[in-house]
Amino acid sequence: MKSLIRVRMGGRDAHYAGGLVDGARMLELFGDVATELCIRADGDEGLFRAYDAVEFLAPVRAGDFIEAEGRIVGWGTTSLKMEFEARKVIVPTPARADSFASSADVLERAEVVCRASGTCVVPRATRRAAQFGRPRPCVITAAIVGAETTRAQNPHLPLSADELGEEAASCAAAGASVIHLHARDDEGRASQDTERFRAAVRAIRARCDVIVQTSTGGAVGMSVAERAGPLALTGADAPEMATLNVGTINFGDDVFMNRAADTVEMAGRIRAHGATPEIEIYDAGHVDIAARLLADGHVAAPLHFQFVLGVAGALSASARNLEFLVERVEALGVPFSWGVAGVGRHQLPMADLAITWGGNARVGLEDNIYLEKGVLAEGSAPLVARAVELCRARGRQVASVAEARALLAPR
Ligand code: KMH
Ligand code: ZN
Repeated sequence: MKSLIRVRMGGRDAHYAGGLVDGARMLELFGDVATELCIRADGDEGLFRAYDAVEFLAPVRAGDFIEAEGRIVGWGTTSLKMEFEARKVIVPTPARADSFASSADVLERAEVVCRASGTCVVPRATRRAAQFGRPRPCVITAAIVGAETTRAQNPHLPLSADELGEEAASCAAAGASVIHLHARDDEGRASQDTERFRAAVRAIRARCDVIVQTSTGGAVGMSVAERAGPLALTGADAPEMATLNVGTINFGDDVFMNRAADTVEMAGRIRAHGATPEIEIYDAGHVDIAARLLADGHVAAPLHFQFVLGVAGALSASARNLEFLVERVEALGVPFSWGVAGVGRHQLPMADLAITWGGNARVGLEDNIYLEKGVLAEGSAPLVARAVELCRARGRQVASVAEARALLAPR
């Protein structure tokens, strides 16, 4: 959740010699930003309790345009941790031969003039409904195997149905409520065979209660019919969710093909099956494709998006890209939820951003084999545990399986 205001410093703000503005004016702007954040989160203006850090980084003068931005970065029961940044975006042009008294320049790069962090409190007595604008519990998805990761890369990769069942149970115990599932054949190659999935789903459900989300992406080069293998599972073996890949991307040296007609067909198969689709977004234009699928009735709200960021050949994993995608899906104007799956070293930083910003997080060996730099993850469960720690640090509740079902896969 963020708030941004932009104001011009006027003559009345210039407190010191040379038209310099008192640094306290930046804190006044942060106060307004914080107030908006409290209102958005809890429906009340709240109170600023304390700053824990303030840095003044550049002078501000009368005539400067300052934008002040704040974000909630921690969700306490009554407290909200916030971070702020004030930036100079327009300055009066210095007197030059080519300038007039009223000339001003838009800075090519906004200059950060102040950073701060602090805590606001919305007292219990004035806090509106517990949920109000606060994020729902965070759904943690464990992508435990994928189609590409090998045992040579990480010896803890589960391959057989029993191994997948054990791994899913460990991830569920660690806090995952969704298992994103691929299957492998006896040689460890990606397989979308219905019976392989049946065995894996049974092995998982015999050990734990989780939402099973089967892949319909499979591996590059597979046909639509082949990729739809897990959708032939019915009754007690049926997956509650299935992925829906909507756009073609370069995928390392390969091409992950998702032709328009194939996507429409897969969306229809998922609908006919009764599973909830999770729309996989690897690139910015994929949101536009999803909008068209929605308009044409191939998918229906509430939509659930997974932003898979950092695939070699598609959109990179950065805070700006994630923010852009969230804003794009918000602009669709329908109820939605979103999660992020950062690839490789981006996995945990992206999970942290999603947790902070109210989204959901996907971790696991499908996308990332390391727990930290140079340290292989001993399965996906330690990565789930890390995501749970991040939730604790940010004050986000971790969704139970029942909560995740209500949020993502209502039947
Ligand atoms: N293995 C990738 C080519 C999905 O599961 O839906 C596609 C993939 C997406 O993993
Ligand atoms: Zn997958």
